[in-house]
Formats: sequence, structure tokens, C-alpha cells
Amino acid sequence: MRGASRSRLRGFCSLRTLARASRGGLLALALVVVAFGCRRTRVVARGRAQAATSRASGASGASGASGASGASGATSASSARTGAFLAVPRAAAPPRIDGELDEVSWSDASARTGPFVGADGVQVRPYSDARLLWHEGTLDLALYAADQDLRPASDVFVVVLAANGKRATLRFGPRGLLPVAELEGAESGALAAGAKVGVDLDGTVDDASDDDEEWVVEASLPLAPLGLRGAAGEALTIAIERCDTPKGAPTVCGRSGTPERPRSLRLR
Ligand SMILES: [Ca+2]
Ligand SMILES: [Ca+2]
Ligand SMILES: [Ca+2]
Repeated sequence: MRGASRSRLRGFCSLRTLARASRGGLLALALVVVAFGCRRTRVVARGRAQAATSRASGASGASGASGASGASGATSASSARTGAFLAVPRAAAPPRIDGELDEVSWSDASARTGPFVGADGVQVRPYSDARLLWHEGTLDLALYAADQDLRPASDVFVVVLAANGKRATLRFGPRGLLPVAELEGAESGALAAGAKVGVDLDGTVDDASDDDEEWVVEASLPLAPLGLRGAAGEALTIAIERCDTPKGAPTVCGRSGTPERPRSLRLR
């Protein structure tokens, strides 16, 4: 409410206003007007106090562990820096699993890991990152890899998900989900069996004569194998590593979390 309006409402509450109105024989009307004016002022004040409280809690959330409930971009950047947990938003609608991240939830509302980093904490090249959403019973995952030279035999994301003492390891390459090794356990096999995976490539595979651009994995992963219902409030952890061998250069790996020190996720 603007300052002038607030002044008018405060004026209704003043004794001078009451006296002026009562001189005209309008005491009853004045009481009604004063009562209305004072009540309106209190309601506005309460609303303003609530708004201030909301702003304060939003500000503290952004700097604390639960900060990912704010705008996803700022939150993700903060979480990437601090290692705080990521709040994973619910997708407005289940994404179409085709490797194209053109659903509005991916761009506007997903949790983001931020750029993958090396063991020294510095961002690695080529660039990689991940985004996360969820919908009923399912974790939605988008993996982005800038890549000069697409090589399905060696290009890989390794994703480790864990909850309730259960752990699953999945590998994704430019051609989709890679076979799960028997040693990786029943949870890995169950997640892989229920996974939907789409990949989009920009480049030529196993052809070093050109410079490729990127590859993107879009996946929906069932959470039941980790003992989760896939519902708001549930928690799990994730660690993602991506390795790449640029032309004429040694293999480089970047990550967000490690199996020993994973990122904490909470579905919200
Ligand atoms: Ca899609
Ligand atoms: Ca590559
Ligand atoms: Ca190529």
C-alpha cells in the first residue's frame, strides 16, 4: 500500500477524526468508519509483517542448507559452491524422454549441480553439469556434456544414487544407458531395468575429422529400488562423474560429489 493511503487510514483512527465526525451528529457512523479503518490498518500491517517474515526466511534459506527452495538458478549456484544439499523440484509434468531439454521444468525449475569440477575443486574442461527433477516415483535426470570428439567407447557419465542403505550405479554414454555390471548389485539392475533414457547428440560419432559440440542424456529413473516412494520430503544422495578424452590430450574427469562424499538431494 502506498504511503498516502496508509496516512488516510491512520487519519480515520485519530481522535480528531472521531470528534469532527461526531459534531455532525454522526457518532454511530463515525464509530463504524473508525472501526473499519483501524481494522484495515491492522490487516495491512499483519500482511506486511508476514511478507517481511517470508522475505527474511527466504533470505536465510538461500544461505542455508534448505536454500534450494528459492529460484533454482541462484540456489543451484550457491549449492554448487557450498556443497549444501540440492532441493529437487517436482516437474510440472513428466518430461518427454528424448534427450531434448525443451520442457519448461528443465529450464525454469530444475535443481542444478553447477559445473563439474576436478579433484582440486576447479571447473574442468570440457564442461559438464546435471539437472534434476522428480515426478511420481521417479527421479528425472539431465546430463550435459560439451564434447569435441564423440567416442561412445570411452565417453561416460557414472551416476551413483543411494538411499536407505541401498546404492545403485548407472553409466550413460552417447548411445544411452550402458550395461550394468553384475558386481554393481541388484539395485543397479532394477534401476536400469526401469529407466527410460533419451540421448541427443550434436556431432559425428567416432570421426575425428570434425569438431563435435555436445551430447545430452535425459533419463527417468525409478526410485523404488532405493526404498523410496518418490514423494515430496524424501532424501537421497547422488554422485556423478564424467570422463572425456579430448583430441591429443589425456583423459580428464570432472564430478559433482563423489561416492564417498555425495551430494544430498531432497525432493520438494
Ligand atoms: Ca525432453
Ligand atoms: Ca568425447
Ligand atoms: Ca566427430
